[in-house]
Amino acid sequence: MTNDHVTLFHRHPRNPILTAADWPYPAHTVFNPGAIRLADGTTLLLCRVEDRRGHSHLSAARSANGIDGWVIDPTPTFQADPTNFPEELWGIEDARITLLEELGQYAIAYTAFGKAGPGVALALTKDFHTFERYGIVMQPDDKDAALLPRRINGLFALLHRPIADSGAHIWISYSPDLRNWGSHKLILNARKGAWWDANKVGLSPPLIETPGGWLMLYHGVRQTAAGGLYRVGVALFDLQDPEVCLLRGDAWIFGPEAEYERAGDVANVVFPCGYTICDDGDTIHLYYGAADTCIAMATGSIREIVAWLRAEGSPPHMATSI
Ligand code: BMA
Repeated sequence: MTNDHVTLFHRHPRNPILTAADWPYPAHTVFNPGAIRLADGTTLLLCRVEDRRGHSHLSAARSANGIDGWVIDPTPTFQADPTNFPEELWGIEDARITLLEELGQYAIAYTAFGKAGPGVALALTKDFHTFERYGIVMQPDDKDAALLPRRINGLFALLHRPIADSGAHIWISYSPDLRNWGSHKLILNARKGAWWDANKVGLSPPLIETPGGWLMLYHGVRQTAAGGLYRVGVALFDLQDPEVCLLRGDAWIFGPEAEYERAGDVANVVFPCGYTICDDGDTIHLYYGAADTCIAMATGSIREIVAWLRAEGSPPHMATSI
């Protein structure tokens, strides 16, 4: 008998590609980067940098090939501003970046961590040097948010993960102006019992637009006696109506295996917050935090992931129940 599960993401041999040792100023750990390919092809990672207070800020690292030769901002790129935004008292974390062509700006959805708990905040930027804060858009406890790149039925759409009594599930909400949000709807739930994603699910990077639907990579958490296991699964949503989940994979497709994912500040965590897509329109570079300690990259094929989902996934009513 062979243990022949399909490998959809291939770790880069030079992983981890960025660690705190690469940082131009004191940092404890660097992880969970948002990612985007700029107009000139440069890969920009907006990395979560945790200092020795335990507070995080975001810093940009740029590279021509997205693998090495990183140029890291010499000082923090985007820091908490607790005087004006008290919800950022304990730092800002886990950026997800979306290019909003309509506004000609990048939208950054990030976790603002303050006394009320983690909430979803939004900022817009043209250049990753100056930022316009929109403040908190989803009240605590809520995180793992990203915007869709274009309006759906005339409205901006935000995926996010509130925690409620019913559990930690993925929701979608809509807004005419990025400030006022409503029409909230649960779109992907944590499964129960023995499932790998039984205890929490949350969006990982922003959705990927494919001809067959919005491809979602999400993290699922299973609580064990040794702590949480963070793995990545996949689901597909209707292009016109992203509330409709078409398919959901039963098995996870990427989980902690390498030593740098198995050991660190928080063991057994792979946590992607961003990707870039290469010129072929298919090859994806998935950037992820490993064990809440360093940054790694894995390469996959969007077509292969969708094909796997079509072969192995189930319509959600069969696989899930709240
Ligand atoms: C989640 C987030 C991530 C973190 C992960 C594992 O809840 O806070 O930032 O990587 O836990 O600790």
